[in-house]
Amino acid sequence: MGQPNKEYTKRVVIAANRLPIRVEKNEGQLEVAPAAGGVATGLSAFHRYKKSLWVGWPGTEPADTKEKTEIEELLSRDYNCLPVFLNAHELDKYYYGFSNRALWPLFHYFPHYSSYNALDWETYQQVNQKFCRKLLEVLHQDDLVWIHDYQLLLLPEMLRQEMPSATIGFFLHIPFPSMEIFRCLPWRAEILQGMLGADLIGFHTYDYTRHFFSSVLRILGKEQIYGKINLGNRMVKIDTFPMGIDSERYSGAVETPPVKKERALLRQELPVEKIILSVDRLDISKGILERLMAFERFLDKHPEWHERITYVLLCVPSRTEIREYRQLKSEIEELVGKINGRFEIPGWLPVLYMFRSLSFEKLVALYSEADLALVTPIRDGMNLVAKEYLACQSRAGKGVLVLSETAGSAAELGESIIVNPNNIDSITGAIVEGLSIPEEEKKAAIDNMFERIRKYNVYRWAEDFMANLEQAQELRDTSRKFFLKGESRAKLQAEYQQASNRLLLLDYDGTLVSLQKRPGQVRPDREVLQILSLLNADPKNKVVLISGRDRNYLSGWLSETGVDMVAEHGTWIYKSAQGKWSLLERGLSDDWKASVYPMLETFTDRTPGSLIEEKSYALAWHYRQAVPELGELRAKELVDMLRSILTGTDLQVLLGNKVVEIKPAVISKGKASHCWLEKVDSRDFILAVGDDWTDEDMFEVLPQNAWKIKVGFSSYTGARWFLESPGDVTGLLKSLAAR
Ligand code: ADQ
Repeated sequence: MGQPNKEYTKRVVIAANRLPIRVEKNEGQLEVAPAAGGVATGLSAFHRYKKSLWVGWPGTEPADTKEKTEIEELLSRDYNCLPVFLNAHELDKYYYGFSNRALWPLFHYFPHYSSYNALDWETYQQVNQKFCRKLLEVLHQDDLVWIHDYQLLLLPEMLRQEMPSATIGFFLHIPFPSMEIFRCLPWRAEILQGMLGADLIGFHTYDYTRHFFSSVLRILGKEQIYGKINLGNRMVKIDTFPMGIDSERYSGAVETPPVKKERALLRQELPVEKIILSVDRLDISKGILERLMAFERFLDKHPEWHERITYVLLCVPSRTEIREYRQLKSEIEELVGKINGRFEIPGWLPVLYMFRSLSFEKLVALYSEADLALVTPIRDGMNLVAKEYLACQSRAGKGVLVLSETAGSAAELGESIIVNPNNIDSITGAIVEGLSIPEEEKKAAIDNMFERIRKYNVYRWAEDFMANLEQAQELRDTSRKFFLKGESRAKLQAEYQQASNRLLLLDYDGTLVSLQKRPGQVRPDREVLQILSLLNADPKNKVVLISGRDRNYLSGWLSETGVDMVAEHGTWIYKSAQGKWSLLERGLSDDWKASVYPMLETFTDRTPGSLIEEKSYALAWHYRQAVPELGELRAKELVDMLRSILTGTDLQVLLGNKVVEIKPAVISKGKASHCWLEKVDSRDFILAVGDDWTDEDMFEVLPQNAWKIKVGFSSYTGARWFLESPGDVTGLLKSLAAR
């Protein structure tokens, strides 16, 4: 048994579709057997060691309440498991239906096999809710919840809604496909939102992580910054954790008496020089037919290997209720029959096909005896078989691994023979190459790969994930302290009430109203206007709207409230008492616009969805509606170009939130704020609210005692407090206006 590396103090609660064991009824007796598949076999080592609680489906439906209680007691007492029972309808729609007919094929790049059915989707949501309710029965505040895989994609957000402070990790065991594939899913936004309920989301490879980011960006419009997605009220960390195996359990078993015995039996059954092996769940994604074709081609082209080699094709039964799987099984059996029919002679079986689950000892005997492993899935999240084979070969020392470039494990196992699983000739070629590699070379390759497998074993993997989850939770807890709620909010309200002189500096877009694709579309709703008017009507208040917008917009929509205003980031100021706009700086020029405007036009032509906004002394290039990646790329190009051209002038180029802005350098919201700050002192109440980089200039010039609030969480701000959304800002202002 491999040695785990760390003691955890917190309880881990695992939620996965299946429990690591399957309950079966045999002549009225309850029996327990290990569940098949990578998630169950891989995670159960961690579960046993950690004594975590595992919540999942036990593989059976109890006949009555008595049997239900019996199963619950057995699982809790002997296995630390809590069953979620699923009836036949749920199993059919949620598991075979949405999980395995829609998600599995789509995520493995077989969109033509995916079928989308509204009832399946509905049941998928209901079963995720069922898991959520089951978790809520047992969860404590301090638990670390670890949700697994594609059957439970909605569970993180469902749990977050019910238990906002829960610490939730999610790991996807299958590939996350490219955005072009993922977006075929009718319920893609719901799925992403479901996953983002977690504090930490893990994938096997960086490619899956990258694909996830691009789907979140394109479908939800949320960007990642340094591997985190900012949801405004919290961050979700996304990272890569290549799953390992309990390597010592495999390598340590090779020379044990039961395995030696199995090896001897195997040798008696297969008296050939070389054994080729493959081990898979029988699944459409595993490339089993292609591999058989490659072996047939090998026998065709290399008669010298006849009678000297056997291919052991081991398939574990899986999802036999699905038509495509049953069909695949008969195709495999037909092809095995054809190959054996063509080449078999007395005393030699070219393909030994086994359709069953094997004991651990038998499996290790096969792994250690096989001269070449063909691990050629068309797509595979990780593929643990490749690692199990190498662990056994670390002792046997004679094997060669042929591995698909589209298996997640290919990212770590570069010393194997990497093939394109759709190219039959490439697999045939790899068999030939593998059989001719000199012993020392084989050994060196295995040793290198095993060293990595040994180091990053399943315990390290789980420990790494858990450590990151705890960090994510700490970050969330720390940031939560700075959200203006409860005590801090009450303190602000009390200070407001006590003050006889108050200054309120309020940004507009993204602060009082939500950001829109086209700036012209943003209109304050009635409530915002009313709140501003009410606040302004209080003689103790001076309310200033401090915006990057032009004068006309602000006058048109907001002058009726009677507030003071700042336009174009401080170029223009409007004091309601005087009733007119005036320039803050004398001598500003707009001559430069004639030469900069055509450059912006070129960028607009090359970036569909972008547009230019002309202000009296500034130009802004907005790209909120452009394809996000293209927009970012062009914006950086534009900023680079403008900065080099405008060096030495008194203009400033700013890259903001989906906008590049060129404005006089002397102008800023900070400078404009001084016009009102002059009239307050340290006893007065000052509140400033903003959401982006231009507001940082304002935060910077405010005195210590000011309430500086940013909308949306960020680590890089001069603000001291956060609010989640414009809705929260208006909520706060409304509460002040009512005092
Ligand atoms: P699977 O698709 O199930 O897992 P894999 O990672 O290869 O694929 O795991 C299969 C497991 O089943 C291995 O532990 C293997 O030993 C065992 N197994 C297979 N055939 C067997 C047999 N006949 N008898 C006994 N045991 C057998 C999913 C993803 C993978 C990902 C894992 C873990 O599809 O890509 O690697 O989860 O994240």
